[in-house]
Amino acid sequence: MKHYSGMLDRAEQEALVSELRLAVAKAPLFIPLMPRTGRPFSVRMTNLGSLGWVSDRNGYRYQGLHPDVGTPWPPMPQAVLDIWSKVSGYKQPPEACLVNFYQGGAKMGLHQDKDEEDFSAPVVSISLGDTAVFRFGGTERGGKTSTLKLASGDVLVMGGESRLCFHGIDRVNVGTSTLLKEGGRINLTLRRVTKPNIGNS
Ligand code: MD3
Ligand code: FE
Repeated sequence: MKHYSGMLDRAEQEALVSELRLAVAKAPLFIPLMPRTGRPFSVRMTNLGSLGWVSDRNGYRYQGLHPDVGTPWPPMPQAVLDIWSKVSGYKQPPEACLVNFYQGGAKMGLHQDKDEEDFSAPVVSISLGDTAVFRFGGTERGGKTSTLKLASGDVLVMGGESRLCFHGIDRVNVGTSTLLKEGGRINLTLRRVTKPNIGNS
């Protein structure tokens, strides 16, 4: 795991938020539901790129179309692709950029990211807006955990051993950033999804 504190300056953060506002106008935030129970997540989501992560009563999966509007996900901003190139150490570009929007007490329980076919690629996360308390542990549920604050402009790279660690967001500290006029936090999570094509790199 690598934490790049303050990788994006204020102007870069503002430019990225402007691009995200345009994308969300085309691919609206949706409220994912837990598989089986149908319980709603407290985080709202959308996606950018060729594949997007969705969750509903039928399960978790990646798909090419927005679940509500039925159109392809908007493209990833170039700034996002540039961050992946700088920090991922992976030759191919990300296929999915999950946009998580935290507002009004939203949090995310401890989980592993296991819905991808390719675990050799890292997951890259970009934080914007209010500071979050990120919790992470080992690869077994119930082990020891630690916390790390993720502030606006921070980039986190989860590769190697850390790729399959349990992690979540305990809380978002309201009023810790002026980036988003209405407050809250945006997290962008960049991922490779499909099987690596061995020998083609
Ligand atoms: C550690 N998102 O979308 S980002 C998720 O802030 C997710 O919205 C959180 O967990 C958020 O799945 C945490 C940091 C992060 C992202 C992916 C990881 C940490 C990770 C994948 C593996 C291990
Ligand atoms: Fe996750």
